[in-house]
Amino acid sequence: TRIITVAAAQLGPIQRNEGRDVVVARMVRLVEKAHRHGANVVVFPELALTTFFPRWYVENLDDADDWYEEALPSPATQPLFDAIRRYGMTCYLGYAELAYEPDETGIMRKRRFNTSVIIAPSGEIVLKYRKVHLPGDKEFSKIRNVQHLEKRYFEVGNLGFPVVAAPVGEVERVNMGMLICNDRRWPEAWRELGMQQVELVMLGYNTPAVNQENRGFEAHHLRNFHSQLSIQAGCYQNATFGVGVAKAGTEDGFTLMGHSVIVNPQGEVMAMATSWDDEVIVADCNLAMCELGRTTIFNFAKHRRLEAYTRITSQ
Ligand code: CDT
Repeated sequence: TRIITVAAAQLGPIQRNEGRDVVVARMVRLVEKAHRHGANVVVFPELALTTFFPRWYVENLDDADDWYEEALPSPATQPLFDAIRRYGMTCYLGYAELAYEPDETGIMRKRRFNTSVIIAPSGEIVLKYRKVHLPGDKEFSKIRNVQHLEKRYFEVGNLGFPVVAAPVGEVERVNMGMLICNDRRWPEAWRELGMQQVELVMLGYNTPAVNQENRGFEAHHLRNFHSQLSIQAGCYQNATFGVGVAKAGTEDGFTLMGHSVIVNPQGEVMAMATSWDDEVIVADCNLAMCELGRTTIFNFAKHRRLEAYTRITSQ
């Protein structure tokens, strides 16, 4: 059998002045809880180690280095890596990455990405992804009550949409890929993973509970509907399991939505969080279920029509 037990470890709010030690201790408790539920995989949110800091404007990015990780593990995050190893789990972790690497012109510089990694049960990082679809603005917006400055804090991810085949629990090879928050709304991102026979897409999010720009057309309850609609469609159209995990609740007065979900390749919600706080949900995922879509209605080799899709990559 190819059954793995997957846990979504939703995090409640992290306040601006809360340190990594508090957050990491909460995450370790969630790993322990996931283990008690028999989980082989634990998925954390986007930017799981800090408050959702892109809501705060800073003039000089060098003043914001505290929000980023230069190395993983670090002394502060080591307890999380220890817990993962102790329980033999595979883990998705979202964080802000500070890297020293050459830019497109070959010049070494300090670079910042909205990043996620897959950590193997050994504690080794087996895959890294850097967020491609960065929402919001680069400059302070006078028309917004709440800033969303991801374009200021991060560069567009430069690693494409990689997939890794790695052991999970008793299953020898599971094709795993990652998305980060806003990516889940883009079918092209899911298809990039689907093209690599992905079986488990892990994604974390920080989604404000209210759209600042709704212009009267987006009722509040549609925020969660759109999130789940995107994840369910992505899973169904690419014959994969998906785990969408929120950082939720009210951070320094600004509320993020919760309702993390685990979705199967039929697009059905298998488990859903009901709080906007720390919460673990679990589902047994039979990876054999990915075969049906992949060999019939979404048999890409047989049915895709590349010649008709030219606008997608040329505009
Ligand atoms: N973190 C993130 O990508 N959040 C976005 C909100 C966009 S509102 C400017 C999301 O798509 O959920």
